[in-house]
Amino acid sequence: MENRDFSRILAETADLMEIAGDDGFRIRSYRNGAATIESYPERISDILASPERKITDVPGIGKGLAVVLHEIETTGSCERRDELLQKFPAAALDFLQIQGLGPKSVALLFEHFKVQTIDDLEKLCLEKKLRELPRMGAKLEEKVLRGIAQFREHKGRFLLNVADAAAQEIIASLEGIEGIEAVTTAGSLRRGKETIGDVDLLVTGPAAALALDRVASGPRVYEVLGRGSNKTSVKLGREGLQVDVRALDSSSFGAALQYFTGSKEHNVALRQRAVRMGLKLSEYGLFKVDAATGAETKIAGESEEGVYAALGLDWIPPELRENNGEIELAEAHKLPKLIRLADIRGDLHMHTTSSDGRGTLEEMAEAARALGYEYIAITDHSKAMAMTGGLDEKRVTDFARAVRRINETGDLGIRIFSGLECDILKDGVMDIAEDALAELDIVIGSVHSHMNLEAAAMTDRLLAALESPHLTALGHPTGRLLLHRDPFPFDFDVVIGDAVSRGVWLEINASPERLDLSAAHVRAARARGAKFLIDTDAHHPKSLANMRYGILTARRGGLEAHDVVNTFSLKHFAAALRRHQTHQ
Ligand code: DGT
Ligand code: CA
Ligand code: CA
Ligand code: ZN
Repeated sequence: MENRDFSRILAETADLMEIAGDDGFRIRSYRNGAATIESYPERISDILASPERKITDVPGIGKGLAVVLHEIETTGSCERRDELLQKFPAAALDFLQIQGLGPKSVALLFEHFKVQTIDDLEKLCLEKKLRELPRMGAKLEEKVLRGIAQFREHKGRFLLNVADAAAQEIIASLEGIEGIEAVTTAGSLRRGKETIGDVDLLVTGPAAALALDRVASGPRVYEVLGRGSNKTSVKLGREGLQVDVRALDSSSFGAALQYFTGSKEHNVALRQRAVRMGLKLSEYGLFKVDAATGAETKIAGESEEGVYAALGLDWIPPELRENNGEIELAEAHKLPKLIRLADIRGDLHMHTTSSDGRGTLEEMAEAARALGYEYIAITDHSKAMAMTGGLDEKRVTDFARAVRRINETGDLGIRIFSGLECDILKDGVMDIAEDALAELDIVIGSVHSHMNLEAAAMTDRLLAALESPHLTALGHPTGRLLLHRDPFPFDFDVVIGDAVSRGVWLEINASPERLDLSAAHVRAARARGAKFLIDTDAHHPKSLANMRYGILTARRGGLEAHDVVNTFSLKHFAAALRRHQTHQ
């Protein structure tokens, strides 16, 4: 059992307890336990197994949860969870994923209509029967139908970091085996897509078949779906992330890597190009076809570069392979020089123990220094986020002064910018008075509440926020939570146009739950002249490492280093901030 398994099972149990109407205090203790364990630096399994350790020494784990954790360790579940899974339909947890349905409504549906499946629920909505229940009406029926469509779209997909972690674990388990020359990711994971259907891995070398055995008997394998002579497919854990591993001959490794990286659309376009050139492209190589005899001669396939070159193209970075015009650019030698992780010199959005972060300012600074950064901005929440302990005007002012003193001493070995993630209130007013915002180096304005406004009202709200003279950037501009909540509706072009004209930057929030802006939005905003910051919104020192997911999204959006302000040197960046401030 890994920490994430404990965490997920506790969270699921809490969900089921909500449907059952259990005691709120108990539910909260499960949720808090889940959150603690998810980011706990040690393995919970190890602590449970150690005779010298007490699990109740982990903050937030009381006697009750300690019993539950022991149950989970031995049975993979716990008593309350099993009871509730008996009582409710098998798909109970799915129902909570439907936007518009809370646990109380779900309980009512189970009780009143005896629904078992999401299909049953869909039928109820289509037959306009949901409205028979108190406080449910035609509007909710429509909302639930939209929620069901989204649910089906999301089901079976995984966040990028989840898939990435699984892939890295397998890759690490194969490295060092004699006779394995290369293990590499392919598919949507290599393209850095924001969510992943399944993980594709490629192995080459004389011992590649052995690698397939290793994968099939891996510690997290829940089920072996298939085992052929050159491919094995497994399901990991109960979440069921599928991993396809293919063993390949090194003479065609490049062609196979190209083929299995996709996307399908990119591959189709590439194959058509090959045909026009009298060639044939497959996962085995690029072949010249003799028009008279039909005989095939291999002209490329060992390396990906070789395949692209033989097709008259520059090598195309995987993140761009979506058939969005990248082939034309590669032909004209005009591909962008995409931003790289190494270009990043600072992280500009992070939380500390002053609001809901779990590291102190010093700990965050230390972690950032370890990543080689020259500067960071500390951006805790503002007071509207009361449950996070958000800052009011006085604390904002005090914080800005404290940061000035810290920078004077230079003790932290990294430049700190004083910042704030300031809530944009329902009417577009900033949560903190302008004279307090004026004390700060950086103000990121974010929407965290009233996300269900109509598009026109949301557009007005964002435009009103952009009028704040101290706003530096829009944080997670569309509010989406991947696999969970769609972007809130607003007029993207109008808002971005206004941000660009005011010199307000746009965030690419690198948190793998968000990746907001999306690659498509980045592309559209760049075309309008926007400048971006890529930041992690870290609530823990470890989460600063999420920067790479933001970089993947930026690369998919076609960004170069100069489009992103936190690639600037400290001097250049500080000057950009000053320019921004004197514009006001
Ligand atoms: P996913 O797994 O849904 O996140 O997306 P992908 O792109 O990883 O898709 P997957 O795993 O079905 O296939 C991996 C790659 O293999 C895909 O990107 C391109 C290639 N591929 C798979 N099936 C086909 C096909 O029918 N035609 C072509 N041209 N390529 C394919
Ligand atoms: Ca895949
Ligand atoms: Ca696959
Ligand atoms: Zn936020």
